[in-house]
Amino acid sequence: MEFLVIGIIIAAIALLGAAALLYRARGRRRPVEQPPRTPVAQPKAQDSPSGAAGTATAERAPPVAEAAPVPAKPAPTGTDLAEIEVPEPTAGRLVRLRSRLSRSQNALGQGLLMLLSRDKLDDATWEEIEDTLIAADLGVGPAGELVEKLRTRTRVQGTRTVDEARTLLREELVALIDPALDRTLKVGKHAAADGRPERPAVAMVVGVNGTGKTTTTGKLARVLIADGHTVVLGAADTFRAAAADQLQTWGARVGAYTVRGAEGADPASVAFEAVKEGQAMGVDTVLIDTAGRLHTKTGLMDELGKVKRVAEKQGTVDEVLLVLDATTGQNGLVQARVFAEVVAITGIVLTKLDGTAKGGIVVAVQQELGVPVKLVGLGEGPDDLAPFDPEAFVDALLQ
Ligand SMILES: Nc1nc2c(ncn2[C@@H]2O[C@H](COP(=O)(O)OP(=O)(O)OP(=O)(O)O)[C@@H](O)[C@H]2O)c(=O)[nH]1
Ligand SMILES: [Mg+2]
Repeated sequence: MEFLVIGIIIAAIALLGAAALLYRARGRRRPVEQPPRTPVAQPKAQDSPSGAAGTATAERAPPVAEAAPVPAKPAPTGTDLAEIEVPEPTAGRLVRLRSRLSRSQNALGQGLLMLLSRDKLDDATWEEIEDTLIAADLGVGPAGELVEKLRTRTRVQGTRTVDEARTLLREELVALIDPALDRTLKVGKHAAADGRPERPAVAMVVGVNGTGKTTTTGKLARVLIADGHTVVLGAADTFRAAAADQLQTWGARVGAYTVRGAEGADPASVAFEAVKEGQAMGVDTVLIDTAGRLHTKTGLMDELGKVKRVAEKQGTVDEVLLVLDATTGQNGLVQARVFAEVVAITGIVLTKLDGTAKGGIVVAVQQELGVPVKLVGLGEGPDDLAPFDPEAFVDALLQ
């Protein structure tokens, strides 16, 4: 009898202990989960060469696993897929986010419209118009150019209603931003050619500290996945482990695998590995996030050149996206010039246009680099990155 009582007590203690252990294990924070390294291919709604085309729809089926070309790697489990988000379609994003933009830009549009619809456009008014444009970060050259065009056209046209002034200004601003520039992102997979197997497109994201590179890389992965692409991320910011964690968190949300190195590892080797992994996984695009660097630090700028060169040993780098914080205005132009000398920039991403930025910076930076603005950041939300559309942008300025 005594033995039985002791046995029951021991069993009860063991049960309590097991329950406590289980409770503690559940309470522990889970590390950022990596999606599997096997290709998790989102079905292609339409094979768009660019994030700008806006091809995917909300009805798109959730991502499914495809036959793996790399058999050694594990297949995704049901739980992995259940947690993957389906990002918002990119079509019409700039129109949807228009109110964010106009918050700080309205003053520019409204001010110009008021001035332009005055009965008498004398020299003083034209000067005021030019000053307004310069104050909106358009740059002295483009502001003068625009004023000349407007002067010529108003001379012919005579007096204008506000609506006529709006049409005139809209046409000239759109022309200045240049709708003919190719803003498509070169992110489509390269077909097999000249004895080389098919390989992913590679895009690098560069810029000074805190402009929004990692956020943009994460949001861009979502843009591409929304448009039916598959993506691998490369965390080539190895200064801080937190930078790789930040990128990996973005990737994990949409099922994009992140290649990362140890803290302090050579960023060029991480970029190289990311492209290699992207190719092995058969994805469409490899997006490489780089560390923020001051354009005045020669050593860091040289390092950036090396990252690109080494990544190119594995495949061509198709896009080098320079991320500029639009709120820094004309200072951004100086950065742009130096970055363009080190790595050929193929597109500009203007972030934080939802803040106090002035819209004219779009024109100024394009003129400075001769490179189009391809994407704009309009908030901190995951889908607050929009393909840039000159007409929707000007409409937002003038609404
Ligand atoms: N309002 C607003 N905030 C943004 C936008 N893009 C990025 N941010 C914020 O800017 C801050 C810096 O973003 P990161 O992506 O970490 O910048 P980074 O360039 O990677 O920074 P470093 O790696 O340290 O050089 C974060 O708080 C972002 O949420 C945007 O379009 N609008
Ligand atoms: Mg970063």
